[in-house]
Amino acid sequence: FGKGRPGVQTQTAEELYSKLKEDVLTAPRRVERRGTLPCAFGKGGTCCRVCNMGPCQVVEGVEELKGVCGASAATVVARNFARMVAAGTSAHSDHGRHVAKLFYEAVHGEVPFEVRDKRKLRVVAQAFGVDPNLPEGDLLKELADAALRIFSQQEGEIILTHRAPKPLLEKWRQYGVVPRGVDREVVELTHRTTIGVDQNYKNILMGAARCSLADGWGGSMLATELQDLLLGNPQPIRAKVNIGLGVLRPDHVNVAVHGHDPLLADALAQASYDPEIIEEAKRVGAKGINLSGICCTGNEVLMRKGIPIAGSFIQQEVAIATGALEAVVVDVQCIMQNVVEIAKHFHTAVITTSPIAMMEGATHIPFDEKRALEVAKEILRTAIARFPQRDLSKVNIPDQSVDIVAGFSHEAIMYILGGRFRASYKPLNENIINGKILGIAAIVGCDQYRVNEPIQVELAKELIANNVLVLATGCSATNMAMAGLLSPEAAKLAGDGLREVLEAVGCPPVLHMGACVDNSRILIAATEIVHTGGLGDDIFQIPAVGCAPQWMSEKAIAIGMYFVTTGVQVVFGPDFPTLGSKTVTDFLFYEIENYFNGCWRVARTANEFANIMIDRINGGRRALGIDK
Ligand code: NFS
Repeated sequence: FGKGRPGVQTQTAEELYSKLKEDVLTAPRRVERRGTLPCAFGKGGTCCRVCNMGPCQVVEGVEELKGVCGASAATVVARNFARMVAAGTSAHSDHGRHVAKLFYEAVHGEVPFEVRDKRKLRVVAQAFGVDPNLPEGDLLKELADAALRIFSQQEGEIILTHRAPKPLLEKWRQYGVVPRGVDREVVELTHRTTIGVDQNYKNILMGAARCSLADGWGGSMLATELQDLLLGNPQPIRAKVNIGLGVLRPDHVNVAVHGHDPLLADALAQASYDPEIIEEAKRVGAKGINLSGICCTGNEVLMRKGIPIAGSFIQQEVAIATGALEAVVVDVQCIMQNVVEIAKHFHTAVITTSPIAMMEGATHIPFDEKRALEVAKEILRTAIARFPQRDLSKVNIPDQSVDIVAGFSHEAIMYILGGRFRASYKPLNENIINGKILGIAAIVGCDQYRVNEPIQVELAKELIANNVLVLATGCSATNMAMAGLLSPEAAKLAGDGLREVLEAVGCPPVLHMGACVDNSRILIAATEIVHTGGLGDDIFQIPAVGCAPQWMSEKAIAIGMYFVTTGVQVVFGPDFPTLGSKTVTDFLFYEIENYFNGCWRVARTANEFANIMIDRINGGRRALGIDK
């Protein structure tokens, strides 16, 4: 067990890691054994490796230490940052494209499906520029075409950006950052950051802003909306989290779904109830199949089906170290290569399913939506075959799991706060205006092995004690769930005003809104709050703020950038990838506010985060004249 923090339930993780022999290199041990800190040039964004004359390690303000081509630190840092935005956008959007293609196949009868929520169907159709009054068959086909166009469109504006409040859209138009098409923005940003193209750091960063909008108001939003139509719109649902009994079951074949794609996991859930499969599990001595989730695939099936979550990004190794997992089924994104290494010490099968995400040492069972249930059964059979190999002397399922309520889609929040018959954000707006709720904070993003404090959890506690309602997505939501903050009982930790509001509706103080692509739900909720009235006519005026205190993925940078471009202040930590250039950092932290009214900040401790965020919320209240 190394110095890297293995999880919120440190006791649990420490115990599980201790079962692994010293020579098994886990991520925390790798952090420890590397011994050194990450390279300062790489960390601050000043290592340029876009051509073969380098890599050039540049230093701002030192002429001799520009790149061989003369690239300044500002250019190099802006380029590296922009490339993170492009990569993050491509990850969310390629996921979205997968969903859009499935939606197309579904409406053309190639895959069985039915849209259950007709009201949402009409709302989504309208958002995609499709006449909501068309007969359902035509509407679905036009919607499927419009969805695919978001990727291939070369000119014009991604239609989902038109959902934003008018003044915001006008601002985007004024500065030329309305995205044209997802593929075009990602390709263009990758092009302009190659050797010898864009050398104006501001221009590069405005390109990054445009690309990020293709993520938040494009690919990510599309993924969320179409998944809701295909798989159901999340509603509040009780569930369990943690690597513990209740999530993992000693007498079942345990299968963890890990990655980001909910389509396969949904099929696995269906297959796990299949009498034939249950029978096969019984034949090897198990009582049935038990699914649990890791990372955002976990969040997706938690939100819609109440399937428990075993862990966030940093618990993927320890989940296997329980010795009780027959299979980890992975799709795409955030799957550590080390998972296969850890699995070698147990009977656990690592099963890859995507043609673009294979792993050496894993079993590959390609997922095909057209044979979804069949493939799902094949995967479960592979897991069942492992059950007799489970070594009971290695099994160690800790005793705790935590009860939570998840499933807060933006529609669900409207119903809960406004009542089923007048679903609206009006009561929320009123409670912000009257000061019972000071403001709203989104705590999103990853967790990682180089952060030694549970910043997210401490921060959430401090915010809710100050009457700030917290929204959460991704691994951040999982960590706060493990700390007990997603149960209605946690309302007792809230300040008097917030507590009164929460207890009246039986709501937890931290609302789990889904996976990372579902940060788009926050954009839609913010837009609704603006349209509801009383808190200004643009998103930047809402007393709201965002943060990703333990971020690690490029995807988090894309998300941060689209929130900033949407007018929100976001605080990242414990470090930031542009700190090697004061020029670029000053632009992203201060000057960008003159364009979009949002900006970046960096913080290191929960207390620093809380101070910056509460200050921002109070500033917003003052500007609206609702501070007392
Ligand atoms: Ni988001 Fe979700 Fe987790 Fe980070 Fe990875 S799983 S998409 S990137 S680590 S929050």
